[in-house]
Amino acid sequence: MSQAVEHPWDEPGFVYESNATPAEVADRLRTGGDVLILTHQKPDGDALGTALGLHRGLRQLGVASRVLLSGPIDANLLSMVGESDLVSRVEQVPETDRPVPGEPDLVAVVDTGAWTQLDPFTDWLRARTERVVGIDHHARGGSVAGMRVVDVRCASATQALVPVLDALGVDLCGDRIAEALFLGLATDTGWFRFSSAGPEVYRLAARLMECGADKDSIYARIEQNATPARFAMLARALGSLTYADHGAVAVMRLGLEDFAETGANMEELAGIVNTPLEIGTVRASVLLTQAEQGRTKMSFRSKPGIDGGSFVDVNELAARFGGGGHVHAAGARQDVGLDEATQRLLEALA
Ligand SMILES: [Mn+2]
Repeated sequence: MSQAVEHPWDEPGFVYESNATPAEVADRLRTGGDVLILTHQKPDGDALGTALGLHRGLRQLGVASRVLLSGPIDANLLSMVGESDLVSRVEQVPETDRPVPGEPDLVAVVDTGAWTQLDPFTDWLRARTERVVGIDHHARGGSVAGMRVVDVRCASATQALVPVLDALGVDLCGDRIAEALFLGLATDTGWFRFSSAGPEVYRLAARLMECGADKDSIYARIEQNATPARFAMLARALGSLTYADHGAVAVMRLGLEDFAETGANMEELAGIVNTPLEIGTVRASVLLTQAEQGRTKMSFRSKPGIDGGSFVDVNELAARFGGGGHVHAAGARQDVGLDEATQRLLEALA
């Protein structure tokens, strides 16, 4: 498949890369005054870990900061937020052009640089880009942060944050900073399994563990703390599994009755779409979810090509349904029911 599809956050002529050193970002943060820390909506372990790691590091230095999260977040992740952490949440997009209480002196945007991932703060941020610093490890992003460190060699944003914290002189062994950084490093590398987990990742993991990050405890809290409702949905999803494109694409479906009978919510389904990728012949997986009448969510995942071979570009597939994302992970929505959405998917795959 071609990779010519434009990402919705592409800005013509803009190059998303570092325009400052970690030391320069550190200097800005040190003298930042009141720092507001934002990350992408629906924060994952790396987003939360980076926000908490920066927040706790600044607190150690006596620099005021607070974290503001947007959209749903996994309850297990939220349990990583400590009582002394200043973390608040915006769950629904507010009907206001003032999504941020107060007026911070400096804004730090971590684990993303994409305008489209920063709702409901996008318009508010557009008026303040010169007062925004970015710390990220993604290859694509926009002009959100006037000053930014973007290190795509890093497996997690928490890894990209470490040189900034080191430049600040933060003691990673204090204030549960290592735990927050480990959370992002572990979850963004699939607990050190993904190809992004090279020697530097293991070196950093060792440093963080020596600083008190309790791997077993974090693993149990994040990965072994699912609800029975999630497993009921996993069973139903696997029970619905069919194959398209001669077995290369796995398709699973979850409908209104599945939600009603299990009591599960959307947040409890995270990662279920990945499960069929464990099948040798499957190259891409699609999960169709109808949680409300007349609206179906499509989640796409694909495997990297083996030995540099070809792979399914699910970003392109999602774009055919008005969605997007990355080549190996993307999503879309259709304002139709589950059966109609399935029909459209099978036609697109044919
Ligand atoms: Mn990340």
